[in-house]
Amino acid sequence: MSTRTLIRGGLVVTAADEVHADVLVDDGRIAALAAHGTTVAEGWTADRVIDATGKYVLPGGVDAHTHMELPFGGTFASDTFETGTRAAAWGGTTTIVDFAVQTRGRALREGLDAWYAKADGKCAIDYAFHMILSDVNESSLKEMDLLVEEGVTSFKLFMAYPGVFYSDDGQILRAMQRSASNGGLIMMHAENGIAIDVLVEQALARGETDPRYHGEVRKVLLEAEATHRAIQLARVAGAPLYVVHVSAEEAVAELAAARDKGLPVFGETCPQYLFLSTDNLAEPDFEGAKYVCSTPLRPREHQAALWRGLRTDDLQVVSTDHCPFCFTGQKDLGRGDFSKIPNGLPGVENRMDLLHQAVVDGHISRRRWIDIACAAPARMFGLYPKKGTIAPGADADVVVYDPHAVQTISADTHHMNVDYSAYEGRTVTGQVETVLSRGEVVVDRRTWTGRAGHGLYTPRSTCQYLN
Ligand code: DUC
Ligand code: ZN
Ligand code: ZN
Repeated sequence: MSTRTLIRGGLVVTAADEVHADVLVDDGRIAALAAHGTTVAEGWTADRVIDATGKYVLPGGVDAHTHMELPFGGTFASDTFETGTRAAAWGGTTTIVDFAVQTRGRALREGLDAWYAKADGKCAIDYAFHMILSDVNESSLKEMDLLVEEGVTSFKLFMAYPGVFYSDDGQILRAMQRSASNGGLIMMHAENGIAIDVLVEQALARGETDPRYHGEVRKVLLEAEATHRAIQLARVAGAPLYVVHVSAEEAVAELAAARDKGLPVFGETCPQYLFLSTDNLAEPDFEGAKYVCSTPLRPREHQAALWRGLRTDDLQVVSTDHCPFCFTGQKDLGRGDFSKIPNGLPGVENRMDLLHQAVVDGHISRRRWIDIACAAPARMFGLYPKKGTIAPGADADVVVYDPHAVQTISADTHHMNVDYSAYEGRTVTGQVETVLSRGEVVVDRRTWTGRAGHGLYTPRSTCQYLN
């Protein structure tokens, strides 16, 4: 028997509209919206009523870039699909798109099946996959077509990490040509990894081993150069391009120039680049290791360009690149050699709140918040309007958000399986109160009511900005 839930009295905010409306949820989907006070006249009945008076009613967040259990640098990202998706839900995110990984010399199929198995029956919220291509060859190129058919419609390539994930320009061009014909979207890690590895070696030889040197060798110019090169390769291939974790002003300028030419080029940034900086990487006593990720944190002057890019739509999406490693036992693999610090930051639980703080601070509007965190990632990766909005027929992934609650972010209270918070002690205004995933309440007035296995694998269509 289906459960009907009425979410009453709130301000419904989507990327397109803000309306004072009651929301009726039936059988896991949004059934209807009606002006406050009209639902009785409309004859709406419900098994459960959620009072959202004075609150926002938002589509659940879509985090299009997470790495649960990613093997990296001799260890594994510390959140499993179970802990990571639970933490996501606590933070108002109801869909993640994680990255399945192809092992070098092995088939895409094998990697994808391994990720299906890791996530199966574990997730608290819905999930989908991108595929990391670590070995572009005739056989993996053919497999790309099958994956697109199957609902894995985006492929991450790396211009960084030689010997691990790296693809050369010829491999990148071939993968882009393939995506131009099969409808897939290439996601690019744009950093010149060959040049970076030279600078890493030289820095270590000079005795520069602290975490802050991670930021110094991974130069802005090497992000900008790779971004430019990726755009030109995509133009040659006639393929669309999505650049992940953009951190440098000069890289945003490359994206803006491409978009001004009308090219199908898209960009993502992450909360860590908007709220943190090289000041964090320079924290003493190896604390800077907590902030080692790639692309790296930049001097704080870059933040203004990222916010501007989000306002002008030169950047479309904010994802987390959630890839947590504990400070004790994982990050400290790189004591005495910054290049051995596992790369990645936790953040899947913090994204919606940090971006709401950006609304409070005047960087973005309320509707833009929902666009970059919910609607645009859903459209970019073929999940809209099932995900990313509140409209009749959409999945009832809904967040009741208290815009006035004040909270202090801390590892003591977060739900991610990691022993530190990148935002420790930061006070933000706004907090998730209640979360529904396909109509099921998973967070009820800040009490956990979800369960591992509720979340379903969600195949995706192709990028919806292209047709
Ligand atoms: N960057 C990170 O910080 N972690 C995982 C992979 C990546 O590209
Ligand atoms: Zn990357
Ligand atoms: Zn990543």
